[in-house]
Amino acid sequence: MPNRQNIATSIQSRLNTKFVGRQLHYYPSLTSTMEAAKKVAGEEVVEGTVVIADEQTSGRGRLGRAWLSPKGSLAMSIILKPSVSSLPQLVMIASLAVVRAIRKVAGLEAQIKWPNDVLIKEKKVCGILIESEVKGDRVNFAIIGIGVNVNIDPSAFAEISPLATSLSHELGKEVSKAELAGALLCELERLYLEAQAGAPIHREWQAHMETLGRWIQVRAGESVERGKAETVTEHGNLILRRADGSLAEIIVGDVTVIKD
Ligand code: BTX
Repeated sequence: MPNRQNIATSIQSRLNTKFVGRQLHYYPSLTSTMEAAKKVAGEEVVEGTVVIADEQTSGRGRLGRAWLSPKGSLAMSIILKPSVSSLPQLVMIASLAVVRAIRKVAGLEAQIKWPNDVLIKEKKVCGILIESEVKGDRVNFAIIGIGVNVNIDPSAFAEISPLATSLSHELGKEVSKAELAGALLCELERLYLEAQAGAPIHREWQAHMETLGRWIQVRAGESVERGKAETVTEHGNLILRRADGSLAEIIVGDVTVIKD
């Protein structure tokens, strides 16, 4: 069984952050770090509090989907208190922080699939889920959930093996979870503060977006749009050019590539 104190200490010793990760709740196993974070966030909580688990027994994806988080993967939730206007930036901040941390710790180049997947060689290495509680024009809290396949063998999990990869699978050796978590939290705080100061972080996000330039289909519930992904807006929305030349601005949806 992992030693709670040592892992939390090991992550925190790598932090040069002002507030992100200063309060860190580490668990060997949880149903979902989102649930645990939500409980904490409902009380008086310091911004930047992090909940990390070594495995999740009921990890959540978007729209009621499941997220597989066996031991060896990194599952964490970060509690923030942004303004309502900066809520849309959280997905950009989180995915860019993951790309930067993977580059720094594993030396691998990852790409972003709009809006919230991080891929290596077209396979999903990380998923991001953002949940918030908003009352009027006040955000009570926002929780960024990040799941990274660090040291798992994707072929051992039939339900994800065709679509997923992991850092250890790509590198051929294990990666320190504490080092990755530490780097991720540092990058996340840096980007969060930069975005609040008005930095155009969507530009770096766009530069890593593998979706752009491809013919795609975006499905959101019953609605389906098809077209060529042209660019993203500063709020993270996707601009699609339909076959008839008209433009569509997409706020949410699942992307499937039709052709490159
Ligand atoms: P998503 O809905 O975009 O992706 C979920 C889909 O991804 C699943 O339906 C499945 O096909 C695939 N999938 C499931 N597990 C994995 C995996 N380990 N690797 C690759 N593909 C997978 C993405 O949702 C958002 C995931 C957020 C996960 C974090 S972990 C910490 C926090 N706690 C929690 O319960 N969720 C978040």
